[in-house]
Amino acid sequence: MFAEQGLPKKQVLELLSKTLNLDSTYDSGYPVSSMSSTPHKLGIEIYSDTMDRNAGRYYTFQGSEQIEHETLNMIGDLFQINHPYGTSTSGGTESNILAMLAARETSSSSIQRPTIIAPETIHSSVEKAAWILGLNLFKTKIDDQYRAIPEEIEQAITSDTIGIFCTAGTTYLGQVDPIPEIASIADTHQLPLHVDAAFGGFVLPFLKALGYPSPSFDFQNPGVTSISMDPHKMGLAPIPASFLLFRNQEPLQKITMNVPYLLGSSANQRSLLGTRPAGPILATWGIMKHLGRKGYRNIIEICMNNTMLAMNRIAEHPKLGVPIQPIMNLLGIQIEGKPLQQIAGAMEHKGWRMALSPIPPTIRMVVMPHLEPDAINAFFDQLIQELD
Ligand code: 0PR
Repeated sequence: MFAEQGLPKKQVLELLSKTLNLDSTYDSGYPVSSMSSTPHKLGIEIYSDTMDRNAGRYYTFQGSEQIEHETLNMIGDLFQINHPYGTSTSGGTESNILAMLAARETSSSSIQRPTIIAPETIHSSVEKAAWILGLNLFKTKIDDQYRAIPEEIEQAITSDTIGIFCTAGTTYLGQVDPIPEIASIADTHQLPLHVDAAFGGFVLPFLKALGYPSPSFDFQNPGVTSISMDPHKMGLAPIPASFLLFRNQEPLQKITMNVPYLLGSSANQRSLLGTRPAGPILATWGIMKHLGRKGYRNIIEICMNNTMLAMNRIAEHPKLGVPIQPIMNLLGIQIEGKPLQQIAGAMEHKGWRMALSPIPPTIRMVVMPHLEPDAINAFFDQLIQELD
């Protein structure tokens, strides 16, 4: 009911806070599968101060446009490209939809049944993209490490193929597909290759200096056409912040819609959304400037140490296991003897919030900065109780 008479501010805030008690907050440590975390303080400050800025109207907000451009270039630098083309978006889903739109728009219009090829482990938003864009999605088999098999992808290519999608940091296990091999196939067949680095984009570039293996995934591979990455995941930016980067200008032009009644750069609409917040983009810029590579590396080092703590807890218990050694701060927990749904249900009653990955069946643990050692230990203590 929308009442005639308004309530005092205090009462409204009390009502709100009562209902929001149902939310699981990051500082409780309960959301163990979330890919977002409490944003960096500076990001919160910048977003709060710039809530009125509209990234869909850059003719009015020209400073915001400049900051978006600088952010795109910083991310390009991280992904080893000097002059990236691209746009900010609302998240990994929108970035994948736009990357697929670019594949469709740069392909020949005479193709009968335009098809995207992707390994089985591709994120559900790629299926959503194919659905929305009226394209066919052909999924290929994966290897025993849950990575795409390049030969399977090559064999799946037909005259209907318009692009290949793969992942650097899969949703289920944080695995990285063999991008150099797939990029070389894409190059040979003159097909666009999109790398979904929504999660891995802010992790992989920092792993090598920390002494972890860091599989190649970026524009150093000539066959990589586009990469998406989400600052609102490991970039610690407020939601919604994602970027889609292209190596060349053409695909970006192909997804740009001209809206002549709007002036200046407002007339070039590149994202799916019209009016959208510039605040998270400005916050991303601020956090990247403030932390520098060193700051992110330190955060990832802590997350990786905490991932190893989780691995130790798993190794200690005979009914727990992992399908692969974690590549990044994301792991799948296998459980012997009890259905995962039953365990997740019981833990949910105690406050924990988690996701169950299907390939292979695991509880997904994303060791975001809010998953500190106390929360990890409390989670495993509870999990072990549920096993008996
Ligand atoms: N790509 C990868 C590899 C992802 O893990 C995610 C997020 C996305 C793209 C989509 O990102 P946005 O949520 O920013 O659009 N994966 C999360 C997950 O699967 C969140 C999620 C879940 C997003 C379901 C969309 C969805 O339909 O848990």
